Amino acid sequence: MKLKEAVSDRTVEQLRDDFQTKGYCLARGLYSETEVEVLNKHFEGLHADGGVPGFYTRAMEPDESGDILKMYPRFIHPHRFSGMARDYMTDERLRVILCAVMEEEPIAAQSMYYFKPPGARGQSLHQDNLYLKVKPGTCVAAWTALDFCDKENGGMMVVPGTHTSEINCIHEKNIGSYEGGPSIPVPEGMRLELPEMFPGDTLFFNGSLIHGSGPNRTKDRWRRSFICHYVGKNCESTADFYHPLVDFKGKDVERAATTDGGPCG
Ligand SMILES: O=C(O)CCC(=O)C(=O)O
Repeated sequence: MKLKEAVSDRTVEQLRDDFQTKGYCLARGLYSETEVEVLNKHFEGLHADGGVPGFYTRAMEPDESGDILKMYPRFIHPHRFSGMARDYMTDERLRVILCAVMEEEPIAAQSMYYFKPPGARGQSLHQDNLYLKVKPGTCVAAWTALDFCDKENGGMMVVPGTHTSEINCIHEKNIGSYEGGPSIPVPEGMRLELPEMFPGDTLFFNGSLIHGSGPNRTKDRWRRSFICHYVGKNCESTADFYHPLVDFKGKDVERAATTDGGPCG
């Protein structure tokens, strides 16, 4: 299927209904092919330059561990040094859907860019609000595919319906280590889903939804993605790692910061 054929005519109300029922919704074709290409080129350039001092450190050569992610780590908080990342994070199309699913004005907490090259490991099953510690309520992720994503290259997996479950603390001791630790078990009677995604599709999901991704088992297909996390305007506190928050006008926003969370994803 080509990108055009994958573009959904799902209304914002239908997306909101999906989100409320399943804990996630999939907005197809939110970004154009050109926008996806521009974003990928931007991050490829930052990577090729050897890193961004103070923000993005990468190994220049493979080491004997064979972990390709040492050469291609994810960018964390690129909106703090890249105007383009900040613009994508505060894009109006995201805001419209976030307002519908959150039922309040969103504020951005985090941006990330993943290369996930062939051979990269995946991310164990987890819930984002263990890390963001948003109170009251939870966070919402907007996960945009920048390549075609399926099981082979480690596409996103979700467990529909788990958005109403408690936060499982299995990963508590891994907070801050950038390693996911063991996977949260899929609750009895529920199952993992892996929605195939096209470049420019965005998956919105609740901070309690169990999700993760498998390894990229392909030889030649990358699985790049741009991921942002949001809190609601009425949020009172969130983990200090996410401060300052940023509103959709691009202005820094203050909320109480707690010391119990850490980097997510
Ligand atoms: O992109 C992935 O493989 C995992 C991302 C993730 O878990 C997250 O954004 O919370």
